Amino acid sequence: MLRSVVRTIAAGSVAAAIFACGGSSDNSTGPTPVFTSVSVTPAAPTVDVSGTIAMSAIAKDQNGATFPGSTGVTWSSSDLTVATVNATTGLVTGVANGNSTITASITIGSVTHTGSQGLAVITPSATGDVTATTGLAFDPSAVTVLRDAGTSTITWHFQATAHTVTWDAQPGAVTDIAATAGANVSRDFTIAGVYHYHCSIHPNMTGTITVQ
Ligand SMILES: [Cu+2]
Repeated sequence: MLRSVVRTIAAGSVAAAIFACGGSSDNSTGPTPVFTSVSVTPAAPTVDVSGTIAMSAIAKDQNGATFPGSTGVTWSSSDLTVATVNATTGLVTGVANGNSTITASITIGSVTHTGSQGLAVITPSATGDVTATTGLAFDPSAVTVLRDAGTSTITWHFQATAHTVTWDAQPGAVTDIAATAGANVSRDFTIAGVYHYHCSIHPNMTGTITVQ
């Protein structure tokens, strides 16, 4: 008898809670979405000196879904000597080599949240280096080079574990590097574009070369 009374009270509390959430009679929709965070993309962006990259920001609720009602984003850069950003469009311009935090602020009603990404500004050189490590990685996994007199050169430094450089997609005709350990091997790039490769021995080892 006592148990039955408790159940009745509990059911009443649930009904009251649903009503408080906006009076919806549909109890399958869960809690009312609340503006919780700001998501900024792309992640870990890089931009060349004098180059630009478009950033975007979206208001999110507590479940990671887009929260409606944003009327605009206010952008800022933590180091204006490294990168500037258009305060309303999110277009970032590289100023000098270094790192800056790009922050987006969104206000909906009386609530403001911010999100950010760490931006790297680089000056590509004509040559680049990649270490193929004993830890089974190409480090760095992404390299950007700027052709000088039509050519860029990347040198892979193979540590003690054998790896290959096997092209997946490339705009040029650069030949693969067969399994190599304890040596350095270079390849020239004469055609601009993004070159994707992996190690055929360790397929999780991947890298990209961007040739400008
Ligand atoms: Cu490998």
